[in-house]
Amino acid sequence: MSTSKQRRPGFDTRAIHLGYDPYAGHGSLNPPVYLSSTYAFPTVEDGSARFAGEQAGFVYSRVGNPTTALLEARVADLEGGEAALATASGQGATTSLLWTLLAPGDEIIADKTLYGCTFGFLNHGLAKFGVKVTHIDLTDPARLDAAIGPATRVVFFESPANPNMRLVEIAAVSAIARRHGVRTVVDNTYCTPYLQRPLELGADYVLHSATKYLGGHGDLLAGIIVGDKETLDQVRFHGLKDMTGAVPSSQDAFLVLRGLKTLSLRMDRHCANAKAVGEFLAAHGKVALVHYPGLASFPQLELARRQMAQPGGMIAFELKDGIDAGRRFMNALRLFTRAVSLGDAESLAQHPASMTHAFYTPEERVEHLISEGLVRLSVGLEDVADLLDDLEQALAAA
Ligand code: 4LM
Repeated sequence: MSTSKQRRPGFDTRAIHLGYDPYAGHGSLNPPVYLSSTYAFPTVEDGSARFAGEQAGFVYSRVGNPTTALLEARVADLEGGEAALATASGQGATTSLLWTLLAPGDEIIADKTLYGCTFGFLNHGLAKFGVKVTHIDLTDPARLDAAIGPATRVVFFESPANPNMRLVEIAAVSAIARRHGVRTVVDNTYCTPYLQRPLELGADYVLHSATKYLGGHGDLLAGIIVGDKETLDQVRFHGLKDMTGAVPSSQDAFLVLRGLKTLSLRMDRHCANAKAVGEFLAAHGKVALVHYPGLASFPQLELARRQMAQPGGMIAFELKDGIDAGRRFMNALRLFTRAVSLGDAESLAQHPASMTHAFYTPEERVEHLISEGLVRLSVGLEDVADLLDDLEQALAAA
């Protein structure tokens, strides 16, 4: 990738070109998909040297694949990190990283609200193996200072949090953690590096479910972790290779690379559509409250403006008549698809308490600020007038 002027190419140029020369090899415009589990060693000595990390070159696709390596290089660059490691899913990213960073006797401090399976992994996975899991409300960063103890190793959060859209101030939390020698992990799935770059704000690691906006088309599962090379090598050669085996296929890595080419265009449209949907819902008589970082009523609007380039494509809201009305609303939708996941071209609607966050007990949902009445929308790329028409008729039926 070269541009005529001596300045760093822009976000989109890097998302489309970084790390691949179409004039090399056969002149293929797109990078090849390397469908190989294993790699030939010219000699036994070369193979041994590659295993020992003394010679560059691929060994086995559980450790690295050229297509996946290109995806890692691009996302590392877009997030402003030194290195990246692609995984088979967002869950694979979370588990591979945390199994590597934590040992029995260590403590992880996590925000109150997390994606249901992340909550499950922490409290029913890590906790089972002797890691202490502490949840605190990180929307007030000052709480962290008092909560960090001698065993604390990692602070983990999402911002915005899935599903209730609470924001955590990345710079403030990361600075406190750093002062105590504790590492900060941010799940940046909801934002993508186009809207928010946690490493630039002081976080140590960023991870994504690439299944969502990075892939963008609901046709793959993948994840990715970004951070310093030394730690990510440990995650690659231990957390991923030996512990989780959560390795992405090269075909899925290719599809994420394809998704990245249109990431900014899609995010701009997701944000514009979501803003219109948020404003429509906030003005509707049957709606009790709307959680969207682009609304004047959003309690953390100032932080949203400071931390996120745009408010994103996710919305959570509650109807005045509660979840029974919410169910009638969701069942009446014609254009929004009733489905979990997010970040696809198609607009999606789901009920967190009985779907993505059903892993929490009802008592835990109260404790973790996940209301039973919440309806979650992933606002897609359709014509916004059609989305508003659909919401209007579904609210009428609610
Ligand atoms: C969902 N989410 O919310 P994989 N981090 C965040 C997520 O939202 C998810 C993952 C990690 C949903 C899936 C059904 C913030 C997933 C896990 O699904 O393992 O790629 O990502 O609807």
